[in-house]
Amino acid sequence: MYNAIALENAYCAHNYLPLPVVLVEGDGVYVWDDKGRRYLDMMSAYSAVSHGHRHPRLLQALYEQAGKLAVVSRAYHSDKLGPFAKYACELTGMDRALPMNTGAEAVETAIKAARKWAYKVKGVENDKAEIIVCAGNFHGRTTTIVGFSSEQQYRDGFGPFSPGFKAVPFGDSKALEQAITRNTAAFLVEPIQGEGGILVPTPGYLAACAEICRKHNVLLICDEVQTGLGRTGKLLACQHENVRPDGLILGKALGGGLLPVSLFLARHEVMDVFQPGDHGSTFGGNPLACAVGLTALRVLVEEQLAERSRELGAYLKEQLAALQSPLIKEVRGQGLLLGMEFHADKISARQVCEQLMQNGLLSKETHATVVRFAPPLVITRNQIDDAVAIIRSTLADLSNGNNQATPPPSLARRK
Ligand code: IF1
Repeated sequence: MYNAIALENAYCAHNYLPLPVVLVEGDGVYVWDDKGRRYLDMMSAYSAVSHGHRHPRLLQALYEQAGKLAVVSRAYHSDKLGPFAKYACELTGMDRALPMNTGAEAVETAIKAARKWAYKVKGVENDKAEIIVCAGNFHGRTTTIVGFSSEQQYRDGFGPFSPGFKAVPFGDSKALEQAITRNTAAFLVEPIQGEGGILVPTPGYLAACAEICRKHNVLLICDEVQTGLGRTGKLLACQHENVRPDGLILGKALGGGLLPVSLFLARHEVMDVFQPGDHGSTFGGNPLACAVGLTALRVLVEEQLAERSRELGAYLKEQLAALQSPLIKEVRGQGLLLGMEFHADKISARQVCEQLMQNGLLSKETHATVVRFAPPLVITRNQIDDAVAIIRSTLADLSNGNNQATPPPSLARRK
C-alpha cells in the first residue's frame, strides 16, 4: 500500500499544511480515514458540504445527469441552465444569474459587473472606478483578489496588483460612508467574515451599509460564498438584516458537496451591462453543475436546512459557551458557522485541531487562535451532543497538559 501523505508531499505543491489524516469515505456528517477510523466532520470542507457527504438526492441528480449530458459549453443552450438560474433568482430575490465554477471566479465576475456598471450606467470616468472592500476580507486567491487582501501572506510575492480597491474597517458603516467618492462603483462585503475569524458585525451594520450605498448610488455586493445557503440560519446571511443586495455571490454549498458551482446574481441594471463575449467560462453553467446546483437548492428548501442551522446552531453555541474551559476566550458566530477563540498565550488553535482529530472530530483553525465549528447542516441534536462531548474532553485533557487522550470507543469503531 502506498503512503498517501508521502506521495502528496513528493508530488504536490506545498501550498497547504493538512492535518495528518487520509480520508477515504464520507457519509452524512461522518468521514472515515484509511485505517477505518470515523470522524465527525465539523468543517464540511469550509461549508461546501452543508448537505452532508453523499446526500442520496444529490448523488441521484449527479448520476442521472452525468449519464445523459454533462458538459457542452455556453456555445449552446442546454435544458438545465434555465431552470437552475430561475430557481436561484426566485429564492434569492435577484433578477439574473451568471454561472461560474469557483467562488473566486464569481467574485471576479462581480468585480467586472460593478466596474462596467460604473462606466456604463453611473457615468464614472473610464478606468477610475473604485471598489470598497473590508479589512480582514477573504474573497479568494486570484491575483486581483489577493491584491486587496489585508493578509500579508496572501499577497507576499504575488504583485504587482490591480488598482481600484480601497479598504475600510469591517463593521464600521461610518468609515464606509467616508470612503465613498463619485468614482465608487461598489462595496464588496462578507456579512460575516469567515477567514477573518468568524467575525459577526454588530446588528444593524449591513442594513446601515445598504442605506449608505443606496444614498450614494453605490452597489452593495454581498459575498455569501461561505455565509449563504442556510449556513448562518437564514437562506442568506443578509436576510438577518432584511437587506437585498444589488449583487450576490454564491458558491461552495451550491455544488451540493459534489462539484464546484458558483453564481453571481444581480439586479437587471447591473447584469445587463454584460454583452455576448464580455465574460464567460468553459465549465460555468454546464448541465451537470446545473442539475446538481438545482437539486442542492431544492434539498436546502425541502429539508429546511436553514431552519435546522438556526436551531441547532443556537444549541451548539449554547453548549460550547457553557464549556468554561480556561483555554477558551470567546465563542461566536451565527447559525452553524461558529468560531471558538483560544487564549493565544495558553494554546494554539492548530494544537486544538490536532487533538480534536485524535479524538474523532475534524475541524480547522483560522489564524492562530480560532477553531471553526461548521458541520453539515444535516447534523442531528445527538450528533451535536457527541461533538460537544469530544470538544469538552479534549479541552479538559489539553488544559491538564495531557494531549494523548484516547478516543471515545463509539468513534473508534468501523462503520
Ligand atoms: C482556501 C478561508 C473558508 C470565501 C469567501 C470567496 C471564496 C471563499 C467568503 C473563494 C473561500 C475558502 C477557500 C479555502 C479556505 C476557505 C476559507 F479559510 F479561507 F476563509 F471557507 F473559511 N468568498 N474560502 O470564504 O471561493 O474560489 O475557494 O471556491 O484554502 O483558499 P473558492
